[in-house]
Amino acid sequence: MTEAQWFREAVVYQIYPRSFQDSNGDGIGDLRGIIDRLDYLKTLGVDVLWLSPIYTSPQDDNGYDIADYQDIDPTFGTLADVDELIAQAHARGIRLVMDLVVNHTSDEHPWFVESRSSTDNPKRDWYWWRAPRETADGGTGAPTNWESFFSGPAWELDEATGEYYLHLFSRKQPDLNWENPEVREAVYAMMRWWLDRGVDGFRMDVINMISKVTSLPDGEPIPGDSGLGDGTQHFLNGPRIHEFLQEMHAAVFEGRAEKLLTVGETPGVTVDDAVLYTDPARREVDMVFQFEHVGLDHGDHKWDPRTLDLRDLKKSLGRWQDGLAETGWNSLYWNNHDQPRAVSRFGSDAPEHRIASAKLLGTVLHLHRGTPYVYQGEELGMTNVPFPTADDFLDIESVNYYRAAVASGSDAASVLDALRTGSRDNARSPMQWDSTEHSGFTSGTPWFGVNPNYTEINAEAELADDDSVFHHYRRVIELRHTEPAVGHGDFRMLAADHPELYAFTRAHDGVELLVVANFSDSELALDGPDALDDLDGWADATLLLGNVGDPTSVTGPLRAWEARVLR
Ligand code: ISL
Ligand code: CA
Repeated sequence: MTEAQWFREAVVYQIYPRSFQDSNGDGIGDLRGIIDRLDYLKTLGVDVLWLSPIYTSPQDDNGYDIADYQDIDPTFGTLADVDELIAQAHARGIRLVMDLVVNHTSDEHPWFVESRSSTDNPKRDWYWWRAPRETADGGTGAPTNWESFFSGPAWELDEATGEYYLHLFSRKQPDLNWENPEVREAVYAMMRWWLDRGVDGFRMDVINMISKVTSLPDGEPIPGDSGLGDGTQHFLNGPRIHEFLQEMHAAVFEGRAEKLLTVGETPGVTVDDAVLYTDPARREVDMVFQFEHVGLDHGDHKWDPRTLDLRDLKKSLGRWQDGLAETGWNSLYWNNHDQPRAVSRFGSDAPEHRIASAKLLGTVLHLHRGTPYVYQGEELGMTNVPFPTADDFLDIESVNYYRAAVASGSDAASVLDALRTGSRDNARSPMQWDSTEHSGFTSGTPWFGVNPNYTEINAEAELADDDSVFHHYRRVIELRHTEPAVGHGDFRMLAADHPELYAFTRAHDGVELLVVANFSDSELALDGPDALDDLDGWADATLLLGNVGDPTSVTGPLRAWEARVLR
């Protein structure tokens, strides 16, 4: 294995710092808290930590609105704390990757403060400013009909200068104008500064939105009477995106790329796009986060939940496996700080199935070809949060959507149900460390309520129990380090038409692994209808990993939510 491919045998752990560990009793997680938990992460065995943003920020979108890229928000600590975190992580052989949010800044970033100060300010062109446009009724309105991801129009009128600025996310997140070379240079300089400080790469927030069609055409009208349109075709994977990423690579990563990890967050990306982004020869990024599999349980939009069909999941993930088999590389994830909890969504959080299904999900994901990401608490089988009322949601996306949907006449109870299923807040409740008050997350009042199930689901209990979800994740991570076929093997999906069985092989250097998993509450025969037809060769295979105790036969029926890895 060349050094350039080290991440094929690596597992990344995502930390949402605000909810990970508070060290000073103010109820908000911080850098010293992370430092205090490094040994826990070392025990789990992960290779890389990715931190969600910790920079100076008014926290309108929990830090994804950055006011200073080169300083730390006092909520989280200081630059000295980051230096110590880097050193302490490296001392344990763990790399540290930072979140890079450069599609937009905070409206409180000095660049934007200058930019909005007058139409002829030198930084005016660093953002997307446009004059109002005449409307059909003779008035004026926003320059395009684009809807923001956080509800309402993507344009905000600045009264002082009479022009609108673009914000694809909240109005406190104005979009940077990447057409301007000064913007790009400023971003690259900042990135080099972080690498020189010792960080090991970047997770690049919505990086495939930085190139827009500069004529800014309207998008397809969205059904309803909002008058808004879907502008995504004009800014997702835009005209200059590959040029910008290649330029960034040359300006920032050249000469040190092989030691780093770069992952682009790319909503709406296709397999063909992903090949272009991740082909090593093109020098863009190592891998991307795609969103297809986390949209399969959505109807018309994310707040329109529908039941997931396992066949759709297999078809989708299988297509990504095939599409990036020769060129490029996959990232693998079930959840993150923007998604509901994996076990509640893809497994079962019913008390009798939670542990088995959480382990099954870890097994299935980590045995795919690609680099797996574990989101904090996933390794404990943490579940969605039982939100009592609409007032219990804090996330700007959820809060704005609730307000807009109810205002436009939707039934409040159904909107609340949709939030319970799909809200990002499900992932943002504090880490469950132990069974003491506030789960050991803070000695003060937590900024966001701890899930009441913490007395049962917590790290202290799981560390002490060799059969826990934690120890299963530890084993699955170890398997990637010890079994070359996990990192490097070819992937082949089996039993694609089976509605409950997820089965595939991995083959490498004469070794073959078979992974079988039962996504259901009842027993399932491996040789039943639509299942596996040539099991014979596997009857005396070695069971590398199981999740519900030893089976009587490695090819015997799978119990509810049972998963096996055979060699
Ligand atoms: O969360 C989403 C769906 O619920 C996505 O639309 C999400 O907003 C999108 O994936 C972009 O996410 C990233 O950028 C946002 C930030 O709010 C998210 O937390 C971040 O992961 C804006 O910076
Ligand atoms: Ca704190």
